Amino acid sequence: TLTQAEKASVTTIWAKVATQIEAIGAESLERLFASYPQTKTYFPHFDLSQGSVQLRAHGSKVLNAIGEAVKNIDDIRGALAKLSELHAYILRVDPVNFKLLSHCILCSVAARYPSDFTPEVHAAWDKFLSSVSSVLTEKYR
Ligand code: ZNH
Repeated sequence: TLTQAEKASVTTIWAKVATQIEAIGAESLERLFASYPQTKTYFPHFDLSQGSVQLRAHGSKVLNAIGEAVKNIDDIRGALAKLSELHAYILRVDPVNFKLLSHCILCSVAARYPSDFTPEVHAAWDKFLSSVSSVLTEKYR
């Protein structure tokens, strides 16, 4: 669980990220597919070229879900319950991929807000994204 200081760091940087949902979401996915091309196999039905409509739409969905987790930082499990079922029972995304995407989101945020991305903010954001990933992968059997 996150400390009060970590929650404050996540919430503060989120206020900036929230103004750039689509751009940061799309960039995170671009980084994911460029660095870990095996992740593209989950999106055979998407046009994954840089800046595509689908990439931006999906990036927005992913970051909006993260925004819900920020808003409900004391109940991430409750906030993402439906999404957790979707990933476990329907999408069946291998849990290893959540670490990869989290890393790419982290890089996209760091690249956009370098001076805000202090070691403390980095650590808090990393821990927060791990919590989100745990929730999204906990229903697998
Ligand atoms: Zn996921 C979908 C979120 C991870 C794959 N996703 C999705 C959505 C969301 C999300 C919000 C939408 C839903 C609806 O529509 O309802 N994810 C998310 C998050 C995360 C994730 C937050 C983390 C952090 N995913 C992931 C991964 C992968 C995925 C890692 C792989 C690689 N997803 C996916 C898919 C889908 C989704 C495939 C479906 C798409 C379509 O549209 O088709």
